[in-house]
Amino acid sequence: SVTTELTDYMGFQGLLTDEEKLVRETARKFVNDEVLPIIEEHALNETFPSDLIPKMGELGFYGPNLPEKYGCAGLSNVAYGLLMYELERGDSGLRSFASVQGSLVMYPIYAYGSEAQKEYWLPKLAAGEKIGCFGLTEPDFGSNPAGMRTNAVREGNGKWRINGSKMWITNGSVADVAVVWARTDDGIRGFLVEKGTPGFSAPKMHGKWSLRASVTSELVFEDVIVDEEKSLLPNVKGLKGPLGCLTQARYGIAWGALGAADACYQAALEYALSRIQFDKPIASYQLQQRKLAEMVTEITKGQLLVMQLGRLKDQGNYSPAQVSMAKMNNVHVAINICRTARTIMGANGIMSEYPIMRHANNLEAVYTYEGTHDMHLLIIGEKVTGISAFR
Ligand code: TGC
Ligand code: FAD
Repeated sequence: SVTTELTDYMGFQGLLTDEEKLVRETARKFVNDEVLPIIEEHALNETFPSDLIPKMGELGFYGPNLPEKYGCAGLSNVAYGLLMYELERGDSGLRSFASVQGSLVMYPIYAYGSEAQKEYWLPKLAAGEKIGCFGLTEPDFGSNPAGMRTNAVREGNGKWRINGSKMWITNGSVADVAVVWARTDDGIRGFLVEKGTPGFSAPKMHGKWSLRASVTSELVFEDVIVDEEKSLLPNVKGLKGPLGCLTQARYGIAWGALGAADACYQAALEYALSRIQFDKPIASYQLQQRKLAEMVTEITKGQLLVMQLGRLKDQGNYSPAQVSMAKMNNVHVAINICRTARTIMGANGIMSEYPIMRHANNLEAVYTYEGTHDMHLLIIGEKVTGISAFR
C-alpha cells in the first residue's frame, strides 16, 4: 500500500548499506506517522507544519551529510538522498524546508564560513533550533543570477552596508538567518543576515497554487549594516559560491522528486486495482496497464540514476552537469507520473483525499526552482558540445 514500502522494481535497495536502510526506514515512519495525517490540511490552508521543525532536527534530517563535529549526522550522500525521497513522498514543501536548511544554509556556512561561524550556527541549525533561508533570486534575475543588483559596500570599522531585494525565498519570513548573495567591489560575496537586523524585512508571499505547505517570501534590505566578522562568509568569492550550494540542493531534489512520483504511482496502482468499470478493475485494461508500466519504468530508471550519482558523490568524483541531468530528468518524469496518475483516478484524482493534485502542483515549482528544466538542458548541452548557449 501507499505507506508500507517504496517502489523498488529493480532491487536498488540491495545496493544500500545497513545505515542507509535505517535512515530511510526512520524517515518513512516519520512521514507516515507525522506528515501524511496533517499535510493536506496545511496545503489547503497555505501553512507550513512548523511543529515538525524540531522533530526533524531530533531525527538528524538537516545537513545529515555534514560532519558530526558540528552536530550533524555524518551520513553518506546516498543516505541524504533517501531521506529527501521519503520527505518528498510526504510533500515537496517539507523536502524544500530540509533542502534549504541543509544544502543552502548549513552547506555554505560549512564550506565557506569561518570556524566561529560554523561553531555558532551549524549545531543550532542541525537541531532545528534556528531556521535559515537562502537569498539568490531577485525580481529581475532568476535564471541569470550573475546580473544581481543587491549590493554590499564595505564601510569603515569592519562593517558592511547591504541594499537590494530578493524574491521567491523559501522560509524567508520564518528564518532566523538569511544567507544573502550580494555584489561587491570584490565580486559576489555571501553574508549571514540575522532576523531583526535594522532595515531587513521578509514579507511573506501569498497566493501560490504550488508548494502551498511551504513559506515563500521576499527579502528586503534597506541600508542594512552587518558586522564583517559575524556576517561575511570569508572563504568564497564569485558566482561559484551560490552555484556550489545549488549543486548540493539539486542533488537532493533529484532523489526527492521520485518520492512524490512514488506516492502518486502507488495511489494510482491501488486505485486501478479496486476501481470497477465495465464489470472489471480498470487495472485489467491495457490502456491503464501501459500507464502503470511506464510510470514504474521511469521511477526505476530515476532511482538507478540517482543511486549511481550518489555513489559518485560519495567518492567525491562527480560534476555539477551530472547533477543537472538527475535533477532535470527526475523532476520531469515525476511531474508526468503525477499527471498520469490523475488520469487513472478519474474524477477522484482531483480531490484532496488523494495526494495527486498536491504533488503535481508542487512539482510545477520544483520544475522551475533550483534551475529550470531549460537551464539544466543548456548545462548538459554545454557539457556535451563545449558551447554555452545561455547568452
Ligand atoms: P558560469 O560562468 O557558468 O559559472 C560561474 C562560476 O561558477 C562555477 N559553477 C559552478 N560551481 C559549482 N556548482 C555549479 N553548479 C556551478 N555552475 C557553475 C563555474 O565553474 C564558474 O567558476 P569560476 O571559478 O570560473 O568563476 O556562470 P553563468 O553566469 O554563465 O551561469 C551559469 C548558469 C546559467 C548555469 C547558472 O547561472 C545557473 O545555474 N542558473 C540557474 C539559477 C538557479 O538555479 N537559481 C536557483 C536559486 S535557489 C532556489 O531555487 C532554491 S529553491 C529551494 C527549495 O525550496 O528547495
Ligand atoms: P526566468 O529566469 O525569468 O525564466 C522564465 C523562462 O525563461 C523559463 O522557462 C526559463 O527556462 C526560460 N529561460 C531563461 N533564460 C533562458 C535562456 N538563456 N535560454 C532559454 N530559456 C531561458 N530562489 C532563491 O534564491 N531561494 C529560494 O529559496 C527560492 N525558493 C523558491 C521557491 C519557489 C516556490 C519558487 C517558485 C522559486 C524559488 N526560488 C528561490 C526562485 C527560483 O530559483 C527561480 O524561480 C528560478 O531560478 C527561475 O527564475 P525565474 O522564475 O525568474 O524565471
